[in-house]
Amino acid sequence: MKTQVCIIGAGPAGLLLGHLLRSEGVDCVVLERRTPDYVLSRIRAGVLEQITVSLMERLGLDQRLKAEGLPHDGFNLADGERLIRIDIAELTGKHVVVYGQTELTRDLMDAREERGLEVIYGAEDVALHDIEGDAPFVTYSKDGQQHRVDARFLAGCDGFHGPSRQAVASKGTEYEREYPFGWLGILADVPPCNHELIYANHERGFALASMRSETRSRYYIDVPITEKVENWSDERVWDELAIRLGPQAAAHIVRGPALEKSIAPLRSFVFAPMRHGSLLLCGDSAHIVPPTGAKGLNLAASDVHYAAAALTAFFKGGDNDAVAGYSGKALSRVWKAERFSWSLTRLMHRFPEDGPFERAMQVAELDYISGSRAAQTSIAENYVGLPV
Ligand code: RFL
Ligand code: PHB
Repeated sequence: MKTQVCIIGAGPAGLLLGHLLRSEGVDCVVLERRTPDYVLSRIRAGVLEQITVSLMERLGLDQRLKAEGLPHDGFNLADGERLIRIDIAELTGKHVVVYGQTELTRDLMDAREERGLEVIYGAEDVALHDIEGDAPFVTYSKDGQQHRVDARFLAGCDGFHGPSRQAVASKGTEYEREYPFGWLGILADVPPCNHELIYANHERGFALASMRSETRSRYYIDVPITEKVENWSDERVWDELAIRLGPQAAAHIVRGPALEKSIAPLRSFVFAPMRHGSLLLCGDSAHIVPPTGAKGLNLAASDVHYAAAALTAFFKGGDNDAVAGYSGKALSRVWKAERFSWSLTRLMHRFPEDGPFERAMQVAELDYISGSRAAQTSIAENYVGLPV
């Protein structure tokens, strides 16, 4: 098979990029290792920034997002008895939208046929070849048969564990920080305990009250990275949430059976540069943020925005320099989101190595935030998403 761009991975980054390229008349094909059902079963992000919403709008695939997404004008930081509301609408004039990654992915998947986007699911043993030159190709196997895709560019949208970054691992620099805890998440068909998100720093650990809709809640608590999900019955999770979120929120928690329950490790990671020869890395394949800032999916969207613009300029405008500029533009936004996610993680979690001094620093920072419009504005503009 011959195409202009071969995209590896059909998560949100790969599907968004595929649709954006097709909308500009650029040829592409997407290779995905898993089945469509498996991709849709991954429960992940829930908060969309304006950049992500506007890409769906530009594609004309935002009908359901508009109808079912919940615009949020603010969120809350809790510390003991104190609740600090960050009024993002008032401070920035913008808002975020609560809409599940699963739903966004479903909308992109449903539009494949109508938009002529070819996605090959069940592609095994994907390998990248001749990345440094201008005639790269990808090989994969499916149903016992070997296949080859020749392209002018490859887009690595295959997440943190995919083969794209591995193929150029020796050519870039990895920046990494692992955290000593993971987030145990629970999804349940019960109304949320609060109409806005609450991030809580409690002496027993972190908790987050989030949602997918008026009738579906998503909660998280942090647990040691060594913890096993089997040790956490639904009741134990609900009990712990009620303690950590505080009595006011606890009074409104409605318990229900878990539709999904899993532990995700927390990590900060950047691989730079994000382009090597004819390969552009987008989304989790190039960087990971701890979920505290709700940035991962939104960063994937902003990478794709830059990548689509560069590839379109190359194929339609004959602009050879556009692709060379991709990594610098993407990384400038990535590093700022890394900083924000790291600092909010630091502020809202109890690290095992922390002593009284580190705790006093958290209290002082939360005190400062609660009394300073400037500090709240800084948090709000990062949370709602820095300009693209
Ligand atoms: P994905 O979603 O991992 O998709 C990569 C795709 O590549 C496929 N793949 C392969 N395909 C072919 N061959 C191979 N060898 C392959 N290896 C892998 C995979 O099957 C998959 O389909 O990466 P992408 O597209 O870059 O999207 C990134 C986002 O998924 C991620 O950043 C977010 O989910 C992070 N995240 C959040 N982001 C937000 O913006 N807001 C949030 O509120 C938020 N909450 C979260 C999160 C992530 C979480 N977890 C579990 C990591 C909450 C959690 C708990
Ligand atoms: C979620 O709803 O899954 C969610 C919301 C906010 C975050 C992380 C995850 O910061």
